[in-house]
Formats: sequence, C-alpha cells, structure tokens
Amino acid sequence: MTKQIDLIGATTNFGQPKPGVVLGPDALRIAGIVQVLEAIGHDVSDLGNVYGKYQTQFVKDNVQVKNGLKNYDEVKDYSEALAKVTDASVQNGRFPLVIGGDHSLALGSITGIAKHYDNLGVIWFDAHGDLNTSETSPSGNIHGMILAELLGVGDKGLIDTYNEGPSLKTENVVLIGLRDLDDGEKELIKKRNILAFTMSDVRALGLVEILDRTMKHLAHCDGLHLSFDVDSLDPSEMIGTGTKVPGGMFIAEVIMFMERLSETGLLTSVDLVEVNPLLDTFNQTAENAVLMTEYIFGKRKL
Ligand code: 5AB
Ligand code: MN
Ligand code: MN
Ligand code: MN
Repeated sequence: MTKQIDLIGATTNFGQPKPGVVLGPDALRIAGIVQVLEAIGHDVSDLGNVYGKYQTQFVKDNVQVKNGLKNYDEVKDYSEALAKVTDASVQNGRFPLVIGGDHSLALGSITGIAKHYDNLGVIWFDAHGDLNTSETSPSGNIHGMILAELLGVGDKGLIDTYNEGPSLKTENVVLIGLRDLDDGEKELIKKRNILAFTMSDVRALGLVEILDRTMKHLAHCDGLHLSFDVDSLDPSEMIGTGTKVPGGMFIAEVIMFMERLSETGLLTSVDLVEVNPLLDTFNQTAENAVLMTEYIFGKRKL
C-alpha cells in the first residue's frame, strides 16, 4: 500500500557525547533513503532537518548538567521542536519517518505522534533498554533514559515535554534485541512487567516467534511505532554507531523480521536512529540502514 511519508531529519546529538550523529540524516539521504522509498511506490516528502534553539554541539567541553542529566535544556527544547513536527505530520494524515540523530529524539518524535492515539504501541529495537533514570544511569546521557521518560519514569520536566504526563503505557511497549542492560533497567522491566526479548531470547525463540508474540501483545493498540536503534544489529554489520555491543542481530534476520512486520500493514510511524557517519567506513552503516528501511516499507524478496 502506498504511504504518504514525511521524512524528518532529527539532527540532534544532545543525548550522548560522540560527535557525528547529527550527520546521520544526511548520510541516510546520501545512501538513497528517499529514492528507495519512491521506488517501492511511496509518496515521500522530505521536510528537511528540524533544529531547536540551541546550536548543535560540536565540542564536548561545555556540557551542562541538570538534575544529573546532561544537556537537559537542549534535549527538552529539541524534543518540543520535533514533537511539533511529528504532531503536524500525523494531523495531516501523513506517515512520519524520523531519521536521526541520537535516540533522545524519540522523546519528541513519539510524544508528538502519541497524541493522536489512545494506545500507541511501540516496538523498541535496540541493544539497550534506554530505561535509565538519573539515579540508575552510569553516564548521565539522556539517550539511555529516553524510553523511561516516555513511560513516565524519571525527570518530571522531561516527562511533561510538549504535553503533560507520560506518552506511552508500559503494556504497549515491546523491546527486542537487548544485550546491555544496567541494573536499574533490569529492575524496571521486572517491576513494570514490560515485554522484553533479549538476544538470548532471539537465539532461543527466533524472530518469527518473537514477532508473533509482539503482535499479540500489542493487538489492542490503535497505532504502531517502530523505534529502530541501529545498534540492535551486530557491530560487524553496523560499525557506524556510538554504543556498539557485540552479539547482535544480523541484517538477513532483521530483513526477514521487517518483511513480516510490514506485511501486517499496522505500522503508523518509524524512527531510525543512532547512525553516526564519523564512526563509519564508506557510509556502509547508512546504506545497511537504508536496506532495512526498504523492507520496513514493503519491499519483498518475492
Ligand atoms: B542508546 C547505557 N545504558 O545509559 C547508558 O544507544 C548506554 O540509545 C545507553 O540505546 C545507550 O549510558 C543508549 C550504558
Ligand atoms: Mn537506543
Ligand atoms: Mn542502543
Ligand atoms: Mn547507541
């Protein structure tokens, strides 16, 4: 089915310290993200990049910390700016595809989208849980806390970004690909009974079974968002990203998963995050990410 896609560049790096992730959206454009989506038959409108009022940080020696959170004001401001754009996109009947940028962009992206649904389901595809708070975070980097904030756990000011209260319900979120969780994140997953598949689960059950369980779990949802952190894949196939963890998924199996996910026809929005061309070789991470995007948006092997 043809989708009316809004491509939204989220050039933020405030959620983490490594320079280069703001170049992710352009690396994905150079790798042909618009052209492959058009070739599938979608109508794509590239809205360009979203900027907040703070200048992108190219040097790391002026990081401001508030309540234990690094670049607090910058992340909050950026999230407000991005939420406005994704909110309008859904309002206009379009499909937001947000390309990053570090994973802190999901606060703005998802908050703007979630406004339009009673029960937005989210598939969080990631090596990490992104479920820290300032108390449990080993780094103070907000990209590692962003799902917690979306669920209403952590800093009140961030939870209340764009509109008041949490954007997501715990029972509407499924995590897949986990292999690097901090202690506090493990506790939160258990305490809130969040459906989470580790890499051990991926190896034991396979992604077909995991997709099946995920869709059953989210069957009551009225929208479905995929938040795809490229570090969910094995670093051997995704080198250009800031927090690599060995033992990840491989392109071939993720393509298979995305083909089936797209076949459900239930996806309503996507984030593609953490592509950092400065850590890459020959833009292959962006190219691999674009390859997977094709399957997310309906390319078929047959
Ligand atoms: B990403 C870590 N858990 O909190 C932390 O890439 C890593 O968006 C977070 O998934 C990684 O700093 C955040 C150690
Ligand atoms: Mn992440
Ligand atoms: Mn990650
Ligand atoms: Mn990362």
